[in-house]
Amino acid sequence: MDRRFVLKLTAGAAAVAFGAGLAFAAPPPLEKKDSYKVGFAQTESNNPWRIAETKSMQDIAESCGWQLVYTDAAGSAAKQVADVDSMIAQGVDVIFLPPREEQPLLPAVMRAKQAGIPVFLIDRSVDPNVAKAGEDYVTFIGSDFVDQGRRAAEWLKENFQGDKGVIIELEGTTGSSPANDRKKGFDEAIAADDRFEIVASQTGDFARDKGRQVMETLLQAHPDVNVVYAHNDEMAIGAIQALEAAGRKPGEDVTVVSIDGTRDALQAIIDGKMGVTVESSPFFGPISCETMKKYAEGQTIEPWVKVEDRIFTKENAAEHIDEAY
Ligand code: GYE
Repeated sequence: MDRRFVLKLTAGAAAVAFGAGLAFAAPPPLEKKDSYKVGFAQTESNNPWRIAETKSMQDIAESCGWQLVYTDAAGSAAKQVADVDSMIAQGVDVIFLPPREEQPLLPAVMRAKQAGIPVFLIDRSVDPNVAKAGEDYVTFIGSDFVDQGRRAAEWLKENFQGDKGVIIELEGTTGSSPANDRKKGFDEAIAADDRFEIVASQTGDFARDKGRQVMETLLQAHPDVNVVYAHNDEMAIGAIQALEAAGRKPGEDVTVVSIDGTRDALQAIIDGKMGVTVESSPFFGPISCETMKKYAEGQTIEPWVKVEDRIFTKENAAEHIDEAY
């Protein structure tokens, strides 16, 4: 059957569904064509992970036929909502969105759907109890954050040398899906082992400087800390700086475990200051292009296109540092 006819039919069926007061179950379809106006609403650009992600999207743009409409919310969920609204007003064909936080971006996702624009969530997700993949947006392309937290905990359990692990946890951006899920995965795995206790858990907003400041304060309250779990490498590096400034020896008297796999983290592992970083790949360009093309061809897209992550330790950090960002 002619593709355009199918699209018209789908739109017609939707109109009937709306008329009858039924919910519009599927996300808007995407026409197959050579060139697309593609919105990419980045959350912020204050760390190497974000910069690598943006570059990956820009690098794929030409070969995937994207005319990229790029915005940077500069760390504000409200700005990110406004950025998505402006993409809707400009009539982009598709929106790729890493929602900074799980709740505030929900209305913007719904408005894009109402405007007939398919949304692909990349790297972070929205509240799964409110918006559904395969209905309100096409899919979530990204890592299993609960598993990343669990793997960081498992590494710690296997490699920690002392009798009693006193843990400070530095959380990511409050209300973001990686912060929520990395906490859940780690905390649950740690609760099952009575050698360990999490004595403090506070947000460092996924930022190096904030991680350093929070660590400075928490160190004064908990001088007996000997483990730091940071939800990302930037905060782990900040924590290492705070520990060193206080005369501690990360890697010797404090075990640092983290997530991402940035160049600085791999260097810290090589230097013996960090124990492990569980990978969280920022290279979303190729997989975003591939998933969008499949969707335009009418193929079924899974609600979660899972990104598989590796683990970096002193065994393999040197081998991978050249490909790091
Ligand atoms: O770990 C962090 C970034 O959303 C998976 O956000 C991403 C996280 C990543 O700021 O470095």
